[in-house]
Amino acid sequence: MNPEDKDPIETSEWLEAINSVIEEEGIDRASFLMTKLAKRLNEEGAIPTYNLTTPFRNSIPVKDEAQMPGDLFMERRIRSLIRWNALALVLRANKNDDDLGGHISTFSSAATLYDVGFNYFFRGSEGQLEDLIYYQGHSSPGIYARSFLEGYLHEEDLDNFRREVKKPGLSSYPHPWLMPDYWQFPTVSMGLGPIMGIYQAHIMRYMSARGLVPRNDRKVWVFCGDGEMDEPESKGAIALAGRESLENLIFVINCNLQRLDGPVRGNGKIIQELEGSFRGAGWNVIKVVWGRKWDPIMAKDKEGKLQDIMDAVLDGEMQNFKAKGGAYTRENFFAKDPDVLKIVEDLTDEDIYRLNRGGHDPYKVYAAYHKAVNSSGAPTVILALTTKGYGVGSREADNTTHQVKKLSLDNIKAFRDKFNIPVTDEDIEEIPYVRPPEDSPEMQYLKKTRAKLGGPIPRRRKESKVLEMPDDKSFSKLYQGSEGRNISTTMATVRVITDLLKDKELGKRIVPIVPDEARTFGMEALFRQVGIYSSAGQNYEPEDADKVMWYKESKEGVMLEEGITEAGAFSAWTALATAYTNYDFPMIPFYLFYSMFGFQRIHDLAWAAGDSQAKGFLIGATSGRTTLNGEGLQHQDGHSHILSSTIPNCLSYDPTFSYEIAVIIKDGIQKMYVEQKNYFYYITTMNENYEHPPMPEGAEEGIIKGMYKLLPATKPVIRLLGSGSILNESIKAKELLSTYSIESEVWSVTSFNLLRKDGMEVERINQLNPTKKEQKTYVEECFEDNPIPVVASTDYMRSYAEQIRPYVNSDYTVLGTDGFGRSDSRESLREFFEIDANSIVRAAAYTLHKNKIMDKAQLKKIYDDIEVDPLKPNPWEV
Ligand SMILES: Cc1ncc(C[n+]2csc(CCOP(=O)(O)OP(=O)(O)O)c2C)c(N)n1
Ligand SMILES: [Mg+2]
Repeated sequence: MNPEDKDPIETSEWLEAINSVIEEEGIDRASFLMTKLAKRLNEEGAIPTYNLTTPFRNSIPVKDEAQMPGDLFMERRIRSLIRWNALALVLRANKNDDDLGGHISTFSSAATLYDVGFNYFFRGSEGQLEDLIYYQGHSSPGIYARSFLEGYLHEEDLDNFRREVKKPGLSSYPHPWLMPDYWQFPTVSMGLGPIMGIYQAHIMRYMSARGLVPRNDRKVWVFCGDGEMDEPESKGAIALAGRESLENLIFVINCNLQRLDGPVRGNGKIIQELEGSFRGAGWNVIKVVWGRKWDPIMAKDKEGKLQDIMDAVLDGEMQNFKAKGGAYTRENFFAKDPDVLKIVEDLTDEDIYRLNRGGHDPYKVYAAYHKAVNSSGAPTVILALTTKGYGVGSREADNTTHQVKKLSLDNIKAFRDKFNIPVTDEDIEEIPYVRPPEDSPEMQYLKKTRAKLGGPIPRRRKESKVLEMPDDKSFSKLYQGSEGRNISTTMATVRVITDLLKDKELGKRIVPIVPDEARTFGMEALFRQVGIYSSAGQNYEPEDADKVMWYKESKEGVMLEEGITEAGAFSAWTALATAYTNYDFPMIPFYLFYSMFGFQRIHDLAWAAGDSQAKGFLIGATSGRTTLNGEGLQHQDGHSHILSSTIPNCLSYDPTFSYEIAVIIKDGIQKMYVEQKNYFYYITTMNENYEHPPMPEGAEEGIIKGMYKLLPATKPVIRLLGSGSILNESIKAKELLSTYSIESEVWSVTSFNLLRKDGMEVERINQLNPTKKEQKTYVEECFEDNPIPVVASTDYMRSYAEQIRPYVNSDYTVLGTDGFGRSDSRESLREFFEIDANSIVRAAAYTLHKNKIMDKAQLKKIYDDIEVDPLKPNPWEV
């Protein structure tokens, strides 16, 4: 008896009453009555009145299950071969001493979840846009094994699992960078698949709402682990999916109850916990707990006693039931209630062990997928109970099974026997791949199922449509400078974006994205001009309806105002930045964000965008440790260029003038969308207002390469390099120095990162070709006519400008903003970090003296004039 039930007779009367409503008037009426009752209870203060979770059982009653139409036995044979080949490829990769690793237990728990998808649901790319599938990273061996059986990968490929250096092999995990015609999405960093998948589904709706791609029943499938759901990114955006009614999104969570070290929720129930979270976020939740062998047993549980045990059983115990077998389960599960024990009295221990979990039963999985793809109005999550290491003998459900990559011969034989793999005892030590002949019924069946769904997957479109360059007017306006007005580079950038949005051909592809900072960046005019995308449109009158720049939400809105979620906004950017491959429709997204909350906040997503070969623009606005002045330590960025430089295909720039921005964006569009290079751009912009000069003649090439001479001198003795707003300090320093008759050149360095890349490249070519004519780095080319000392100053840590030291063949001094930022005026901050004009003069005088170009007397005079304090505290220590 349930100890909480004080009056079982009364309870059964209530249950009878609701049963008769269900039978006579249907489930909707019964639900209505329950809602009314819950409301009544709520008036009395009961919280919660209606559980977010349902009992621990399958969500779809047996009578409502859609029937799987195919040949169960044939599919099982094929699936067994996939399982075997997945196992073989990992074991073979680990037969030598290279210790390449790989995972067996993840896919073995997920095989049926994938197989049913491949056989009945996942759409291929022939003649249609394929489904977008985020595979669980560690299940890659199983996906390769299927491609092998389908004939798209060969034994040699499988034997090159995790070997990608010398010959094309199979990447450890899904990496589009390494297998660009195969994997669509990088997923192996836990949590990125779920958040990227949600925003992918959101962007799919955005694209169709704007009429760029047709709205149809294309799906986004996200496969992830139950342990992975602990990542903040995994659950962090589920409310968006619910709010936006993303019915095109299906999550399949492989609940094998284990993560790497042990149980996910030993003391709880992860499926129930996730059910509550997702239902609360507005998702359809389909639990696939028990396989069909349980159905007759459940049917005998008239009094709900078995259900009570199931509801109470802990995941830690559930793991034991699979690890320790049928007798153990009888004693420790069914025997919790003598009546329940009776229900299974006719079953042998082996029968009990074989009571299958829902995620291993193709019928149950089919019914769940069928319901998911046919439901509307909300995203669906399928919570499938599985066993980690399913079928791997004594390693099944053991706490260390995640890292199994070698198996004992006994376990390999157990696996072979369980899945009826035609490999003899003589051959088994070789762990041979098994692929039936092309004309075998298995191969024919496999080919037919995929042909019906539109061909093989995974597949990634490598080629992209070539775009035409936009009207040059969008850029050339900025070549004239600001004509006496003080403006910021952020304003200049917004101007380019606004102009590009109006371009006849390209305009529709331009997408401004912000995480709630449009007003900070002066972009509010875009609210009304192009509208903010909302799938609901605007069902209220905005507060500022009478203003010119009112807050306009619209179903066809162009701008993405994603709210305060850098991870979300970045994921939306990534989806658009890969639309060229995933939608066969190149988009040009501009994501504008506080530069401090860019890479530092979401670097792993940016790394994944690199892997995905994203194309688009990232604008790190309000950048610079001393340029964003009033916000203080957490806001003032002096290192985003260091962070961006770690991503191999990210090209970054720190421009000063509007014409530089115009040239960089124009070149970016040319390189990414016309020349089809797989780059993306990071450009920092500032909120400091100053006058912008017209573009010096012939500056374009240098702007793109990373530096050009801005202010020449007749007989320079020193070169001043500057970037971002600190270039203006170099210009001031030049004037100051000239008062001492010291002539200097000023160079605008748009990208120390690109100068370093060029340097590395040239250095390497020379080293590889010692007998050929030595090539010069771009920095050497620029400075070779006159090797005078150089002083570089930026609003970034010294290591940013340090990068070109090997290519500067003269004395090189670097100033920068090492240390924590703080709030004060720009002037004080620049003095504090020693990057103001006076500090540049100090560095210049010192290096000139050291190089015997300036005598001690002049050095002393300059130091006195600019009041150098030898005891000034070190900025990175205070
Ligand atoms: C961000 C991140 N942290 C840690 C890891 C290392 N890691 C790989 S798999 C794994 C456990 C995964 O457990 P689960 O999500 O339950 O997947 P399962 O293998 O059980 O299906 C961990 C911690 C990772 N890949 N990414
Ligand atoms: Mg798990």
